[in-house]
Amino acid sequence: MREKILHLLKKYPQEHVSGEKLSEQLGVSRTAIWKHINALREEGYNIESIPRKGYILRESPDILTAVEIQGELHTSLLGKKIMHFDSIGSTNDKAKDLALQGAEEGTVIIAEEQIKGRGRRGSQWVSPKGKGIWMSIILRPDVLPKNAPKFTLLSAVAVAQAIREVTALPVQIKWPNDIIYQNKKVCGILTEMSAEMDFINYIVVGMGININESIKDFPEEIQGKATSLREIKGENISRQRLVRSILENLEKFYLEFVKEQNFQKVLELWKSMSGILGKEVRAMGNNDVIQGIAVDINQEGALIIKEDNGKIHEITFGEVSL
Ligand code: BT5
Repeated sequence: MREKILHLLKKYPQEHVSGEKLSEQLGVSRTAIWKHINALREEGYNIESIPRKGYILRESPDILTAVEIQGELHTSLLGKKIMHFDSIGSTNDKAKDLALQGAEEGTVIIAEEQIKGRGRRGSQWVSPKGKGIWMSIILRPDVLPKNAPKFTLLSAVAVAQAIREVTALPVQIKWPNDIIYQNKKVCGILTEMSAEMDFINYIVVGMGININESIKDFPEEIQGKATSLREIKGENISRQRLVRSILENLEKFYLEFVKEQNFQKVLELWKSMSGILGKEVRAMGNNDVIQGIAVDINQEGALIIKEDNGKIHEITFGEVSL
C-alpha cells in the first residue's frame, strides 16, 4: 500500500493529491491513508499535508526500495524484481534461498543493514545501516560452470565503471574481487554458485560497497584498510544512483557475454582499471605464497604472475596484496 501511495504522489509532483482521491483510487479509508503517510514520513519521506488540499511529496530519502530504484532504472533483466530489507542476515544467503525456490534471473536483494554479512571463506563483512550498498543479484547464465570466475571479473568491472560514472573517482580493481582507492578497499564482491557438472543452476553475485560511512563506522581492525566513497570525495553520494548504474552496467556486460560470447570488452576494461597489473604482488593461496610481477589476466580470469626467476604462475584463487 505504501508503494502504491508513493507511486501516486510521484505521479503528481507539482500538485497536492487529496486524501479522498488516494482513498478512492486505492480502495482504503482516509484514516488508513493517513497512517501509511505517517509511516512513510518515519522512513524519511518529506510529505507535506495541507488541510482541504491534500498531500504532496517534497523529498524522498536515499533508501534502496524498489519504488525508488525502479523509477529511473534502464534495464530489461536486472532489477525487474527488487526485494528490499531494512535489516537482514546476509543478502547472499537470502538470494541463495530464493534462487533455490526458483526466483527469476535478475532478482535483486538489497538491505539497509546486514547482521551477518559475509566475505570469502567465512570472513565477516561489516555492513552498517543505511550507509552502504549491500546487494545480491541472482543470475542463471546458460554457460558451462568453468566460466564462473568470469562473473566475478564482470561484476568488478561493472561496479568500478559505475563508481567512476557516478563519482568521477578513478577507483581501481584488485584481483579478483576488490575495488580499491589508493590501496584501500571500497568494495568487495562475493560470487557464489550452485552447479551440476555441465550446467549452472544459479549464480549469486553479492556486492558490498562503502558509500557514506565515516571511518569511525568501521571497526578498528579494518579502519586502516577500508574506506568509503564519502571519505574520499568529501561529500555524500546517492546510493540510489549508484545502484541503478551498477545494474545497468552489469546487465550490459552480462548480456554481451552470455548472449554474444563477447568477454573481450570486460577483459580490456578490467585491465585498464586494474590497480595491480605491472606491479609487484604477493599472492597467498592455500599453503603457498607467490611473489612477483602481476603481468596479465587470461581469458579465464586467472591472474598471471611472473617471478624474478622468470617462472610464470596462473593464479585462480587466493588473496593478492601489493
Ligand atoms: C569480500 O570478501 O570482499 C566480499 C564481500 C562481499 C560482501 C557482500 S555485501 C552483500 C553480500 N552479502 C553478503 O553477506 N556478502 C556480500 P573478502 O575478500 O574475503 O574480504 C573480507 C575482508 O574485508 C574482511 O576479512 C575484512 O578484513 C575486510 N572488510 C570487512 N568489512 C569491510 C568493509 N565494509 N569494507 C572494507 N573491508 C571490509
